[in-house]
Amino acid sequence: MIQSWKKVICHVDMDAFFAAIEQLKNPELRGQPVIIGADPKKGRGRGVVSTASYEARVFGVHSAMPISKAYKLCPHGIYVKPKGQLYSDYSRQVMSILDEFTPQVQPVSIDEAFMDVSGSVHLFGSVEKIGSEIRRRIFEETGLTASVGIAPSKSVAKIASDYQKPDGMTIVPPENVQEFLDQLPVTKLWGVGKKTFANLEKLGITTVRQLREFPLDLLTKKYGKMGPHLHRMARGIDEREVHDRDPVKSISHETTFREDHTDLELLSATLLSLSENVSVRLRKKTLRGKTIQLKIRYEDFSTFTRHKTLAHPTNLTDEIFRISKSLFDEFYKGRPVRLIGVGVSQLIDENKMQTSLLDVENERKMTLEKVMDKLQEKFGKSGLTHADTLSARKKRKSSSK
Ligand code: TTP
Ligand code: MG
Repeated sequence: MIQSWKKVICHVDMDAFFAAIEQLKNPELRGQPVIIGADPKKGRGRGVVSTASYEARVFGVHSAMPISKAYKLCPHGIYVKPKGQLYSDYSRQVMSILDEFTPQVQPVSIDEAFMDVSGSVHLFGSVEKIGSEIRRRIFEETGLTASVGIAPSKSVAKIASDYQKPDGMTIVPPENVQEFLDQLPVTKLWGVGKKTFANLEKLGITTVRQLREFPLDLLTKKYGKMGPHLHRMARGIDEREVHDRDPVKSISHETTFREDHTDLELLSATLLSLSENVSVRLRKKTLRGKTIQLKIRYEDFSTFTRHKTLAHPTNLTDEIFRISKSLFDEFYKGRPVRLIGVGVSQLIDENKMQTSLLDVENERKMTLEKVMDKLQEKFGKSGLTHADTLSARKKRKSSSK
């Protein structure tokens, strides 16, 4: 039976993004196995693959693989160092094309975004037409191909965009969601990584259909909170909304180093200085935020974010630093860092906060920091600052740009 679409969610993911841009810019690379990443140094190079063209993937080369292994698999490949700025420019261009289809566009990485097109489908006539039009506009205006998935929920749309990659489109109408999911391996579901898969396999579950038929109470017994999540994912149930972009939804600051760094003292000092910058800006706007985010980019341009949400919103330097540092300590394993950033989101205006929610000790600190901000404005930065920030500044002077 045909069901009506309650929501129309579109997921757009560019094909072999960095490699495709290189092939676009340099016609000699077209049709060739192109590998973006660290210098392979004839197989002795360190670092990893950012991405590989589909021609190189035939040899087994893929993202995050050590570059030395890629060289073994594909010695005749064309190895190209990543050009971050160029890729960001293309990313912006793609996102602004998407913005013309709906105000609800949520970029989730440099080359992918969710769109809620429920309100704009009627302007194009059908779900198929809006999907084709998105792909056509991207190709005509950038010369790059994108794969598109359209479904009633985010998780199914994401699986669908990957289904006929590259240069493909998959539409999963509501009445086909279950049939579409059932035939897939469970590893396609959101949240099923290697570890969960190994556990599911022990129970004889390798396809989504088998997972769907497994009783919920047994799943919950085995996996705790993950049980109900798996149960929902196997049925395509995902109520998450597409968040549209709002530039004041977060305040962040980042530093790109002139050389890549692994020096823990320097990285930690930089985090402190970034935390100070962010907290001063929050205080100026009388804002506080609940979620602290750490961003790290490695030498191959792969970028990771980690975040933590606090019980109370803050704009205190030491609190923002403490959280971002703990996220860093948990995440960082010693790879050379190219960029590091700190951000605060889930912002609220402190004038609108209920006084009953305020913590007396924190309020005292916040008042003190505001006084410090005023004094700094009057007497300059070097007069008054966190002692640690000063040493951070000295260290960074020589290494950041
Ligand atoms: P992906 O969309 O995962 O990969 P892709 O666009 O190269 O290929 P496809 O979508 O067709 O499978 O990532 C987008 C870009 O992000 C990719 O071109 C390079 C970069 N990237 C890294 O630098 N390191 C990584 O580990 C990954 C997964 C991606
Ligand atoms: Mg991609």
